[in-house]
Amino acid sequence: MTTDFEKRLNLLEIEHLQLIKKTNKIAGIGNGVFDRYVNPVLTAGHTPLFWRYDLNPETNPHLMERFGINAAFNAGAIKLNDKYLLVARVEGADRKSFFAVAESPDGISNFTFWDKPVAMPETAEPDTNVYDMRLTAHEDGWIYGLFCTERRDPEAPGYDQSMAIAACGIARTKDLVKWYRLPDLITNSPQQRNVVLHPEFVDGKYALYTRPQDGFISAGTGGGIGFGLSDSMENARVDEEFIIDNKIYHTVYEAKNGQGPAPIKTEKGWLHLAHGVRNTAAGLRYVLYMFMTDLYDLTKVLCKPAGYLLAPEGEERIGDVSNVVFCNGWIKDDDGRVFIYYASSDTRMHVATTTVDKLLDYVMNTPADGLRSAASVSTLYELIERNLRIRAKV
Ligand code: M1P
Repeated sequence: MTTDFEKRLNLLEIEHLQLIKKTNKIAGIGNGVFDRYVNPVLTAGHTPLFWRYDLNPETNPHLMERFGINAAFNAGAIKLNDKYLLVARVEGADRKSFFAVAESPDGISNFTFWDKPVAMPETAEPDTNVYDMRLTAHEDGWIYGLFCTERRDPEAPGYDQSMAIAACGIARTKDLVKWYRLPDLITNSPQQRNVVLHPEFVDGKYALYTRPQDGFISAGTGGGIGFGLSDSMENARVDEEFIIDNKIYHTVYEAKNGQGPAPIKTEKGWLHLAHGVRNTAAGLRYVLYMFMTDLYDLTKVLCKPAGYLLAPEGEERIGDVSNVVFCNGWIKDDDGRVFIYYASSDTRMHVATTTVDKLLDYVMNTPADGLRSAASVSTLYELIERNLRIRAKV
């Protein structure tokens, strides 16, 4: 006779398998720049049942969850041995995040978590929380994972249990299984988040994109996407941060911004994907935007389309931190396809696909922000008039 435990386990396994086996397909006609997909690629429900349940009927007769998983989001991405891999920020019901690798054969469907999450070594100063890893396959031969390590602010008074210090944690690996932890990045900024390693040496040094900030949430007098050099990654230290893309009044990145994944090299320049944040009556709104820097002078922005590339839509708008899209992982395939892995509302992961050619067209031919309403109208007039002339000829 089948026990209740077995029946319940069977139902859970069917549900989990259905989720993992679901194939994904393009959603709608899109905007020509990228395609969205119908289903998220990774959710809390994708985590293996054996992470969440004690599967022994003796010790868990009701087959209840023993380790709740709240979300799977903000994933770094890399293609390794023909597999599309995401290093997701998995957040437990206890609010602690950890890293876990999920792989897919085609980059858009069937993402499956590896059996065990990453056992990230700690430094002498243990991390309270780790999240948002950016992966860089560096020309030195290592794959680096730069992430945010958060600890309680030692200056915080006893009554304040939310004051924190964010810093850049660094680890490296060859296979995403065994990780070697290195000392945290040292900069002159009191807090750091969204630090990303450039894939190539610059003048024989490691180049890093930073995000100097005064406060834990607000960038304060800091902010902007910074750029700096470090002699080594074993003791990474950036003494001077040069802001290459700043916050600007009345734009989608007026409150703060941050580099997304490591930039993609193209024949025209380095393609950057970043997040921009503005404040609204409903709270912070996070969108993704792009710019391109010079191939030889990495601090020189060559072009930057106005506004956002991708903003939260539909169910993406709702989650633990609503109205947020965030990207710290993308993959450029050998055939020029680009997989943009973005999280929505600090809850789940999605993919958007495009190509290097389309992204170059987008960054080079989308008008820049004129920073005034009248400038926007004038840009629009130019387009309308050109189109009306074409229409008149037809
Ligand atoms: O909640 C939205 C995001 O907020 C922070 O990002 P940033 O400092 O760049 O604005 C991070 O905590 C990030 O993980 C989170 O998705």
